[in-house]
Amino acid sequence: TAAGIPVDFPTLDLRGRHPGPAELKAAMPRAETTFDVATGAVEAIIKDVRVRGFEALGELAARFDGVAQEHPLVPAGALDEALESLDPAVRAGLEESIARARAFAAAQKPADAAVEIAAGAVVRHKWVPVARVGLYVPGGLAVYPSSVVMNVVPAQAAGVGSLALASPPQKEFGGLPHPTILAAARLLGIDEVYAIGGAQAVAAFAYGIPAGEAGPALEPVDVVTGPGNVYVATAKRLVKSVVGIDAEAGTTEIAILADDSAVPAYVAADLVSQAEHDPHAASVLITPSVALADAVRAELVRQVAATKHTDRVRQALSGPQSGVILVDDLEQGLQVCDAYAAEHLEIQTANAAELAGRVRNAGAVFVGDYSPVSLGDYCAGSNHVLPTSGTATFASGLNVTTFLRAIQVVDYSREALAEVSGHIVALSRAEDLPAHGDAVSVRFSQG
Ligand code: HSO
Ligand code: ZN
Repeated sequence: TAAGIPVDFPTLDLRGRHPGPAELKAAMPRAETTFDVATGAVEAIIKDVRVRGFEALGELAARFDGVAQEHPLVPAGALDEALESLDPAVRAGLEESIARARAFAAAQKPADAAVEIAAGAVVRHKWVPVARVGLYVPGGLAVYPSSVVMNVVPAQAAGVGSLALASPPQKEFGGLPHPTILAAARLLGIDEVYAIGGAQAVAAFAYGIPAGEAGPALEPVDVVTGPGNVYVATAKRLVKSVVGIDAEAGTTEIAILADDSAVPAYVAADLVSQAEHDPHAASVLITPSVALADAVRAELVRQVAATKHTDRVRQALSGPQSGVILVDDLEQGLQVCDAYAAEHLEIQTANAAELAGRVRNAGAVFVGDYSPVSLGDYCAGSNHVLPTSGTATFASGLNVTTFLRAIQVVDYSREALAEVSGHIVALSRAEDLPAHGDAVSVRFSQG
């Protein structure tokens, strides 16, 4: 049967070519970015939720989710029940995932800084968590309790005092979100969970809903995080002048830099693992070894036939966003890695740690044969919410600082101000803002 499943894993041959950084970036296999079609519909939903609150949410739940709903707050008893009926093996996995993510997040908290610029002139850099965060968790096909862990843990480690979660109401679960999501929330100590879907959840978080006949208020949040479809992404973009948002998560991608020392079965398995997410997912192998590329291709044919989501995986591997990039050597391989700026970059080479240390652009780097992306997806301690589509050139994965702001505190004595007063007056005159200088002079010209 294995031979019956062709996998068209295209090749980009860069050997003997020496493209500059811009040309290299343009040559990278990437899906065309889908242009936005949802804005009009999402604008209407946001406006409706702002104006009519819970009444609008009830109508949207009926229209999109097919459930009758008066107030979206999930009763505490339902969270307890979901945790009690959670498969013990899944519970144990989530607990380990939470413990490891917490250990890593705790270490990410940046230290405050206080600098005495001159005698009596102190400037501080003080990190302060946002007060309240709203997390959206998609429903439908992709029920990812692991993503609940990844979004909640860094917010809690940052010291965010108030956390709310929203996920679509599911008809088959009596109008509540998927029980695994409820159980994960309960495990993480979140008791404020709403059955609200997509764009309307983002709107409710951003603007809040006052208390009314239907029930208690939904207080507005400061930051909205969490993945979602094009409607959720559009809603986040539309509310981002009001609240902070995490980066827009695109389709997942894995790049693997490998040489002759790599095990073809491992490389292929990792390419298949992320292709399993979505027919548009990207799986890219970067190697100077034609022998390895051929061996991985043969493994792909075998593994794609045997895997559960064969069609999805074959589509992802055959798309223009996936394939092999042949390079002259590992040096050019590293240049390609930086040009591609993968969400996940695995290094399966003889000197993996050394090469990993030289990577400049990647959401996360996975070093050696025993650090597959699946480990990072669930149980490494690292976060799996990472920058996609080349945005790793400027963006970071979700971490504690996503939920912190730095306040700069200025504390000068009279003498310290006097020392720079002449400079302030001169600069304020140069900018034709003399009142700025006067605000300093006035402190020294009296009695
Ligand atoms: N690889 C996905 C995250 C995920 N994998 C969730 C399994 N569940 C994006 O990093
Ligand atoms: Zn994954």
